[in-house]
Amino acid sequence: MGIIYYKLKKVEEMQSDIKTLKKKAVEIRKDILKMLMIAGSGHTGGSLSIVDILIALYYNELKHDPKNPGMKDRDRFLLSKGHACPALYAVLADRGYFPREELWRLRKLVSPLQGHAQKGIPGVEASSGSLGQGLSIANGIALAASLDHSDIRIYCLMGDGETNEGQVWEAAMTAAHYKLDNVCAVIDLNGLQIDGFCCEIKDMGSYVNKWNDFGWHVIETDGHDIAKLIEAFDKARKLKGKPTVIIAHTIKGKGVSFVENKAEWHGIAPKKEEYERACVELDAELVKIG
Ligand SMILES: Cc1ncc(C[n+]2csc(CCOP(=O)(O)OP(=O)(O)O)c2C)c(N)n1
Repeated sequence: MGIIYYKLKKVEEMQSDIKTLKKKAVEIRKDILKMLMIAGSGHTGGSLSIVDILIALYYNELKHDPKNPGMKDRDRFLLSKGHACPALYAVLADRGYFPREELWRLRKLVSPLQGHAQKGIPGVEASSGSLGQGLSIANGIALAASLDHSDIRIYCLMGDGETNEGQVWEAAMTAAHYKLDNVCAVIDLNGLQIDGFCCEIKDMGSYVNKWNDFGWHVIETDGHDIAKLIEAFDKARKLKGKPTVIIAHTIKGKGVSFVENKAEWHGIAPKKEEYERACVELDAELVKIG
């Protein structure tokens, strides 16, 4: 199988593809809920909020080859908010990095798919779960790529709560200092973290101003609009001289009414009855997309 790399179409030319991708996002949400329901534990809200971002990356933006996960010139994706790995695993399985059946063994003792992202699983570039480390790893890969005269790009997805970590801002300064324009950070700005609203736990003020002040190009977009996300990644790829951050406005628990915007759904899994109720809503969404 060839390299999965078909970004260069304009969004207007992609309308039918966008519809397919929207449906894909709903199916991925159903897979995430099923994985978590079977596991009986895990992070529901923060997994559901990043699905559309992952779809824009793995189905359009990234240069990658699921049949050759170690391909030398692949773009790199780092899920810094490693607790949201169910979303990453569901997407990797759908792209063919490993069999989909593996998803149903999430968090089982015998499974490689544990509760946080782990290097060694095909498609996972670095272990994460201890928040705040992904951007530093991205910087290291980016600096090495420059030395190698490689044009790969490095993407790092962080949570808004995660950016309370001091290491994030050390890495932000480093990326700006070295003008790492091959680095693209994405903030999943869902407004919630482990046990409440980010602005009540540690208010970060304006994310746009903070990243601007730290010397980054800043793009703000709707983190659930796949077409806009594709445009944002396209724009980020063309911006030079500084690293770029995409501030993606999202809803924690997106797609399931009784999970959306509820801090208590940070680290719990749906029970069977809740899973079934969620599927009814998601199936209705599939009908709506058409
Ligand atoms: C260094 C570190 N401190 C604390 C935690 C515990 N923790 C896990 S998830 C989380 C909240 C993260 O919030 P956010 O990044 O906004 O994730 P989301 O709400 O999108 O799931 C915290 C504090 C951790 N995993 N690592």
